[in-house]
Amino acid sequence: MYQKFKGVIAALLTPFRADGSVNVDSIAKLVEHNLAGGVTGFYVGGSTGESMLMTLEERKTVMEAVAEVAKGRATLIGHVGTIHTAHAISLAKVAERCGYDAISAVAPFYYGFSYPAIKGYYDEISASTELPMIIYNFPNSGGFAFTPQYAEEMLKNPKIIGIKHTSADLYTLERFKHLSREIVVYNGFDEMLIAGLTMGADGGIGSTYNVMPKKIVELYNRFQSGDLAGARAKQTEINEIIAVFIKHGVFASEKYMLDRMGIPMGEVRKPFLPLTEEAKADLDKLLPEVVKA
Ligand code: MN9
Repeated sequence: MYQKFKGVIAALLTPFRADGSVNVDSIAKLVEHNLAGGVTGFYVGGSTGESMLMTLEERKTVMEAVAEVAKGRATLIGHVGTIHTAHAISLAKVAERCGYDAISAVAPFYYGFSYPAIKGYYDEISASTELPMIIYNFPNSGGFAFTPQYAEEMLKNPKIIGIKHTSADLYTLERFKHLSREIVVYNGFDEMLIAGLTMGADGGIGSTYNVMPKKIVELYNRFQSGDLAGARAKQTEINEIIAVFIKHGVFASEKYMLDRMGIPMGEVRKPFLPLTEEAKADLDKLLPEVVKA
């Protein structure tokens, strides 16, 4: 079930121009780069896309731009989450109008909302379109952690078809795969993709995929063909790179790498800090390894 949702889904970065505006030309280039690398879908406007630092209009622009180049060639999941329900609904409607395959939302954050409030938020967004909904479980983002019990409750809404699990708690990931109804479960931390797949994930959604799609696809394919040793070796190769990204700032590092590959990505948005010159020098050294399939 849910065949088109399985596999390797890039959490798309958002390219900005020097004046800070969304760089729509680079979105097209970035989509092509990912497709050429073998990714099968895009998760648009999530954490990686710096969506919480963008206006609603900008988020819509990105969603539309991705659909324009990728529709019919990739599975499209539009992240519509924000703590303002009406804003999330307006984004969900854009996703539906643009032909997205699903919407997704992080749980509303900051006020420490109760589980019933959070369930209401999802149900209301999901009722606003015909699209299926994928829960974005990201406990580090400000609080709420879906447990298997909460997830089971959420499944009473038939439009909820999956969970993106951005957490190192892979026991919970495994439990999500064994609720009363089958759902798609995604591994959210790229540095443990093999572990997530081993515990039952149907695929992964990640930011580092933008930079090294071929390596991620190779890990995924090795795992699917039963080559566990090969997949683990690939994970280690990938993690040598991710460790440097984490040290210097993940999104800033990824954007810099893509800049160096000829896709202008611009800076990360404040309050994220730009890369230091030392960080750039470190990343320059890594470039030959990153571009190698
Ligand atoms: O969507 C991303 N999650 C966040 C997934 O950025 C919160 C991951 O791809 C991480 O960026 C990556 C590095 O920690 O695993």
